[in-house]
Amino acid sequence: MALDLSTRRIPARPPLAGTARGAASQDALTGLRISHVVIPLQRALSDAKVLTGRQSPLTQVDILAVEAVSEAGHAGMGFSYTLRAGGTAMFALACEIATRLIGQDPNDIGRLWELLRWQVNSLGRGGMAYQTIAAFDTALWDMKAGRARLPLAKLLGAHRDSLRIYNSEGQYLQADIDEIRAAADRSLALGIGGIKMKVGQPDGQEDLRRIDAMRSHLPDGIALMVDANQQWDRGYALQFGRIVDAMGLAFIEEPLDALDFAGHAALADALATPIATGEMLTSPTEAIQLVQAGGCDISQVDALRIGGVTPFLKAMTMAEAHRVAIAPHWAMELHVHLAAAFPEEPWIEHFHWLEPIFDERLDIADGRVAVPARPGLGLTLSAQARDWTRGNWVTGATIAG
Ligand code: SMN
Ligand code: MG
Repeated sequence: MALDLSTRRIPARPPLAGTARGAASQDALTGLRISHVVIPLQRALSDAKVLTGRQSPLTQVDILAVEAVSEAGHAGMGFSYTLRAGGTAMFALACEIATRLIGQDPNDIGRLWELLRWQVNSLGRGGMAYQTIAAFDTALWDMKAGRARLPLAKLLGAHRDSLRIYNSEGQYLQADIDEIRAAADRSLALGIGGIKMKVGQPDGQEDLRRIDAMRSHLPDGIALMVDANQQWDRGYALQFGRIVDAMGLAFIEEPLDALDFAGHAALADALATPIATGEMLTSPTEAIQLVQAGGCDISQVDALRIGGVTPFLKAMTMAEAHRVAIAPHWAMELHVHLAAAFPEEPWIEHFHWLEPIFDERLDIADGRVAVPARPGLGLTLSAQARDWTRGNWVTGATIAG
């Protein structure tokens, strides 16, 4: 039977977040440069995923950098990354979607994040799609904070001007006990206040020997954490956790598969040592599900993996609501700003890997890293970053530098 459309009426739906410019729109994006930068690591690194035969040693980090300029003369620089695979694909994807941002008000970051996510909808709501969006999103936040002449932490509303920092870089599994102790000494000499060791190798007794050797080497008051990079099963993790539970470790990281929220929750209940996980999550939805499941005491969600600052702020709110602490994974140059805006005292993870691609350095002393006083992220791509650039692509106005 045909519908009688004179009696059957349905109202028009309210407009979706539009692109129309009103009086409040004061600026427009005029140009974007996308770059694929490959940072070589000084030595190949092995975590437990390599010792269990699942991955090859890590030799490089692929960076996706986005530089943006606006009609009113503002500039922003953001970045994202991938390890082992996907750098070229992220660059290609970024070039495909960038032009949609030209003419948009860079201040409307929430709306632009949605605009970008609909461009990549067919790729799914997470994964590489969101890691690519993260580079645009961080550039927009850098521009917004730069426009306000505030460090990003201050724009967000910081709870502190410095944060606890620990080092992860020197304690990978290819290094023997003498090497990891020497690396820890170098970190402590820099003013770093904690050391995270890789564990999860097939010989668990060797993991215990290394932890014991490190704990007896470190001064009291220096935190020690361990990271199994998802290589245990539930039973083994519980056994291991029970053995080290009285050592006062600051946390046990990624004991289980990254998506085993229930398993992590059971460990968090059973052990006195805090359970940290979340670095491998690639969407705000997963980040929220993790804390809703009680799957960690400390969320290590990485802003660059879940889509940038915009979703990270939502994940932080959910962590706070579930009384979960945060220790964001990697990218200390960005996370120092974001974690400063979290109420409970976070940990920042120290790596030197990104240092060569920026002109600036973070100030570290007495176990803490200072929130940079420079506006925005406070980062400039270095001449070295330009040298390591494998490809770049511009849409709209040319960008100087
Ligand atoms: C890690 C893995 C990959 C890149 C950097 C760091 C590691 C960590 O799991 O948590 O430090
Ligand atoms: Mg880790």
